Parts: sequence; structure tokens; C-alpha cells
Amino acid sequence: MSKNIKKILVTGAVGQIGSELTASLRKRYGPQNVVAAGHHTEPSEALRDGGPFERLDVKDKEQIERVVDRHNIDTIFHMAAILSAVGEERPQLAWQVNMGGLYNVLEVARERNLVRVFSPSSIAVFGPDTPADPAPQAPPLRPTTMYGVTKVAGELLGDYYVRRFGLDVRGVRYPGIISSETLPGGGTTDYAVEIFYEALRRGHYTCFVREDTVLPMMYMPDCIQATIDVMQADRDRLIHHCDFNLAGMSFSAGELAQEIKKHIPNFTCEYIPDKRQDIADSWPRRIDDTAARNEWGWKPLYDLPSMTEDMISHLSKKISRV
Ligand code: AKB
Repeated sequence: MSKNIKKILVTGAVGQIGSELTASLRKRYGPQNVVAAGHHTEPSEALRDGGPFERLDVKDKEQIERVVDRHNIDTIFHMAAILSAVGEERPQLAWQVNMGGLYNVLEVARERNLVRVFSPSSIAVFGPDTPADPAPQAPPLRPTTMYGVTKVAGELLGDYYVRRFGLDVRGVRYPGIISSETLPGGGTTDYAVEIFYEALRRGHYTCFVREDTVLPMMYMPDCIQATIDVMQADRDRLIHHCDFNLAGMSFSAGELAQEIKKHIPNFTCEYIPDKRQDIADSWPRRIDDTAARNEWGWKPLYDLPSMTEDMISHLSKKISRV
């Protein structure tokens, strides 16, 4: 049986996933029971005024201790991370934030016997020698990016805390996440979000990966559902803990542009690959998520057409308000 979650801290709450996850957790657990924490980036008004907000550098364990103790936190969704593209620009910082931050969170959770920790992983754990279509649950993990290295090490560290200390740590390997609320920052899959903004604002997008680049992607409502579902799953049913493969949809950059064109007929897209192409080429095209389906009933709702329609509807309203 899993213990009940009552008081939550979300690190990285100002980020793409953190901001929508915080809003969703506040609806579910009550605004006062979900503390959002961000570091440099200014929070939106909704995030800052929608419940408690704290400034927090996850590299500093004492800051985490203070926030956890001040708010009586029992569960941490640890979303703060440096993503793949920025991680290649600043590999030392990526190691400090991703590994140092996770180690601090796990230690604070172990010392205080917290109920649960969510530690997100990514398709970046896979490398060029992983079978790409689909990537199995447990192939050899040999990523070629610093972000991927920290995600493999993070999965192993989380699983170690489960085995060695009995701490309930859980995580999924997120694909590229597409959303209309907060822009992603510093990832390789960011083109799949930028393309919508540029299509609506300018009718043209210069894409930084080749037209035939296929990557696993997921729409934000599915991402939030998966994050909450894995954290609510019955612990006794879990064979895996920190490394669940998670699939939504897979498409090429060209197929995404074609789908957008159905809604914006004059939209044009050109492809000028940059350094991020190498990262994209090292990741799989599709994901086998049988373990997540079997162990906690994972099932995505959105495919390419339904995601595109919803994105365009939300973003058109957002852009016309500005
Ligand atoms: C990135 O592109 O770095 C992230 C990820 C797939 O983890 N979106």
C-alpha cells in the first residue's frame, strides 16, 4: 500500500512542466498544500498568487531543508533540471544542478522519512546504440549527452534509495513535451513547441532539425496525467521505480508541419539543422512503454491530430490576448 500525499513541494515550478503540474496539483490537493519553488526565472502571477511560492536553489541542501521544514512537506516533485541543449553548452552546470540537486532532494527526503519523491527521467537516457524503433524498457543505456548521463545516473540513484533506504522514489522517462502555457527552455525537442508559436505569429518557421527527424513526443495533459498516476500507483504493484518508459506519439518534424498546415494553409517551414540535430539523432524514434501500462495502467489520450487541434485553439486565444 502507498502512503497518502498531503503536503507537496514542486521544485522547478516555473518551468514548462513544473508550472502546469503545480496548477494541477493545487486543484487536486488544495492551493495551500502545494508549495511552488523556483530559482532565477520570475514566476507568473498565477503561480505566485495561486498558493505558497519559495525561491530555492536545489544545489544548496540547506535551502531545501528550510523549505521542507517550514511547510511540513511530505512529498517532493523534483522538476528542476538543466535540459539537453543547454547541458551541452554548460555540462559542468548540468552535472551540478541535475546530480547535485537530486542528491540533495533524496538526502532531505531520506533524513525526514518523506512519503514520496518524483524524479523525472527522459528519453535522453538512450544513446545511438539503443534500438530506436521502439526503444525497449531495459536496453544498455549509453547516452552521448551530459543531460543523458545525469538522467541515467539519476535513475540509478533513485533506485538505490528505494532499495537501500526504502524511500519511495518514482520516475518516468519523459518524451518531448508539447504545451501552450509555459515555453520549454534549453531542450532538443523545443522545436515541436516553437513551431506552433511561429506558425500563428508569422506563418513561417525555421526548424533546427531535419524534416525526417522522428522523436517521441507527448501533449501536456497526458504528461500531467502520467506524472500524477505514477505517484498514485499502488507501491506493491511496482516492479520498476525511477525508469518507466513513457510513450505518447511519434512523428517527424515534417509530419508536424503538415498537420499544422491543415489548420493554417499558408504556413511554410524550412529546415536548417544545427548542433541539436546530433542530439536528436542519438535518441530513439519510438518507445515501448509496456511496463508503465502493466504496472500502473498508463494510457495516453492525445495523438498528432488531436494535439495539434488543441494546441492551435489554445495558442490562438493566448496570442490574440497579447
Ligand atoms: C530535451 O529535449 O532535452 C527534453 C527531454 C526530451 O528530456 N525535452
